[in-house]
Amino acid sequence: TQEKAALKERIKLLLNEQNAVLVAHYYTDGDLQDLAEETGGCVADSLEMARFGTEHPAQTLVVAGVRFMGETSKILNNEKRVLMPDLEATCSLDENCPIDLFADFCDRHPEHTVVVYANTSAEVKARSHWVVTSGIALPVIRHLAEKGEKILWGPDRHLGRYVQRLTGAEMLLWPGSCVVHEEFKADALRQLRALHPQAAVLVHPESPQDVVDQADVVGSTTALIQAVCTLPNKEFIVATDAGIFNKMRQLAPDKILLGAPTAGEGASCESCARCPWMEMNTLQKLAQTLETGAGEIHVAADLAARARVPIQRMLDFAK
Ligand code: CIZ
Ligand code: SF4
Repeated sequence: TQEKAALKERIKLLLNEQNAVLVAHYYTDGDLQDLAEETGGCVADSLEMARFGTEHPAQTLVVAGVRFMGETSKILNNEKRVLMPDLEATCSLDENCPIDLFADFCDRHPEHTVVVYANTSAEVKARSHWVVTSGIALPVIRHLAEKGEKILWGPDRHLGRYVQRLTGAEMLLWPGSCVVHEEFKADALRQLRALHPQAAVLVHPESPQDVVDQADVVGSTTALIQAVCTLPNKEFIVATDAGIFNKMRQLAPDKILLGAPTAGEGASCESCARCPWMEMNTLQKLAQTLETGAGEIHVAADLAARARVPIQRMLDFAK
């Protein structure tokens, strides 16, 4: 619409005026993702978002995603201003892994190497030895297991169990889960597959095990996007946040994408799997943030310094 186009133009001017760059997650609204690309920013998973922020010269990073992504950007770029369209955009994994309880858990198992998913607070990161994203969890845990280390993993139990099964690592799991991926239903997925026998099934490892077990490809958002581009299949059943369809359609417009069922009898629903916190990022709020400077992320310098260590370990490992 005209209104939307005007809003986008206003945001472009503001980004330019303020020497700011927009970094958007694959799960955000398609308009935000497109705008990030049109303005020289990036659309990415959380690992690539972090890396992009450190490499881009802009003085202000505008992070369209959820709170932990803004915090990670700030931790890695303490001298830069980091803004978010909505500071209330959190994550069920982060929410359900409060630092006091998590620190207790770690204290009770001092002989374990603490590995946490990026979807955690700065405090939880600071208490850990490694931070990983879904794209790099497997090689990091394999590396640690080969050295004979025992692992305390948090907070996503599904991803933890998946990695444990593949590596045979000795792992203690924090009982967290993602509200979006937890909803995918194995029985309904089996029915949908029966209706679309040629479809490849793509699953994010935050999903329950009986859903992961039906996958042709299990991987991070980036890996699932690559699969749509490279596999010969015409049809795909996708078990992750539906925001990802924007990028998949852009790169592979001739493919047919079906959302994996979140409930009910074999129905595919394209907009059922949507993260309520990712959806809080809107063009309107983005414009406001740039105009008022509200939505700035602050992380105390000493906390940032401690949280940076395990994140940097991941970035160095990923090189
Ligand atoms: O579910 C999330 O929040 C994901 C997949 C984050 C990421 O690593 O990009
Ligand atoms: Fe957290 Fe799940 Fe939303 Fe990702 S999709 S931000 S893991 S609640």
